[in-house]
Amino acid sequence: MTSKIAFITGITGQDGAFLASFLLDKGYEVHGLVRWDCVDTCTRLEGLDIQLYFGDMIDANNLNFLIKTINPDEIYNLAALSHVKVSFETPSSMFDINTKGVLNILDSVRVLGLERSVRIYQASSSEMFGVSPAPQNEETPFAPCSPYGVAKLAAYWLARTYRDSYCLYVSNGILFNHESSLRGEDFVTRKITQAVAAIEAGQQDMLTLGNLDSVRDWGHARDYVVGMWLMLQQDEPDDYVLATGQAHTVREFVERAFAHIGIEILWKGVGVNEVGVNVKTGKILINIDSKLFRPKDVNYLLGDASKAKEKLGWQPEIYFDELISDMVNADRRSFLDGWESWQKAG
Ligand code: NAP
Ligand code: F7E
Repeated sequence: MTSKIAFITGITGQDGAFLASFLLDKGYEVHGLVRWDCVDTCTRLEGLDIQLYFGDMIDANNLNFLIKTINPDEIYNLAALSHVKVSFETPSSMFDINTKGVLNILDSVRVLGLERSVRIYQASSSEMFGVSPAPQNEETPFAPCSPYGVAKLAAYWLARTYRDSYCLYVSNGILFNHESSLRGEDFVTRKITQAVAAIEAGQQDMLTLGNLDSVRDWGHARDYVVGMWLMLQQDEPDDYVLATGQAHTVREFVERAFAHIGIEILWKGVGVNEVGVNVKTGKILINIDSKLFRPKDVNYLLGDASKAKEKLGWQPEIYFDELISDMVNADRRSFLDGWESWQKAG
């Protein structure tokens, strides 16, 4: 057990919630930054022995005050506007949060003279690789093609610049997509697993998607927060890719998720006219809406996490099929719970 203090920004998000539990189990004193209106996402932290503070990544004074007050051993900077498509719609505020917010943290640590005592994890992203050919690792040239990717890349370079210029201990985790039952409902995996559960429960007719042929390397968030922690336990700061090394299309994710509830999907048509049909009943379950496509998508992400395996001893335990079962089952359970409490109330 440790007596270390951790400060997590983005603690109400998917990774923040997993990381907080993981660090508490290790004996950490955990502090977290939350926005004042975090009503829904804050409920997932109920029952955890953590201290929460109101703040915002764009409020440098507030971050400076919190870092000074908490005096953490480790800062996990997970806060971000993390939805790539939304970053095309609100690029300016996204840049304030995802890039300037990171600078606010790095510079607070520097100005407070904590370079020697604080270790920082920066949540970088495989989206920074953009159109660079797969498989991608720490040596792959970055070629982002979304405002989100560009903002994360600027933050990545700020972290490296502060490391090289001021000897700050800051490590970039270049994480490929990782999911769970806590994944936001607007990300494609959770949108699919929720729809599968809702369709099974008779509460939804159809699932509407965008680019089905996009390829992602999907892992489980539970595994990835372990990698974040391992990065900060090394003698020297460095940058690491975390990924499963397996690539699947969105289309395959849909097929496996429906197969989990015994439905086989047959695809018919092309482009925006394509539909996914229930083989047994002939009913259309999936259709395409052009509004869900991005101005430019990253088409093929596949990570090579050899460095993390060799230097951190990290490798994932959960792969594609188990990830999908875990997510579909969790969404089925919440429909069942909802149905049972509705029956009790009635
Ligand atoms: P997430 O579920 O979207 O969580 C984002 C968190 O950031 C939430 O707690 C959110 O708070 C907080 N936040 C947003 N804007 C903020 C602001 N202005 N001030 C303070 N907090 C703010 O994201 P995630 O999936 O856990 O990802 C964690 C980090 O890893 C993010 O930086 C993401 O970009 C990065 N990343 C994620 C993946 C992935 O596949 N999950 C892959 C690579 C990198 P509210 O609850 O108030 O909205
Ligand atoms: O999209 C396609 C979409 O939004 C995955 C974030 O955590 O990982 C995540 O970003 C793919 C894309 O994740 C829908 O076009 C099709 O090709 O689930 P997503 P993402 O964009 O890969 C990276 C590593 C991060 O860092 C980000 O923070 O699925 N797709 N139809 C769709 N995507 C969504 N969201 N919704 C659809 O209906």
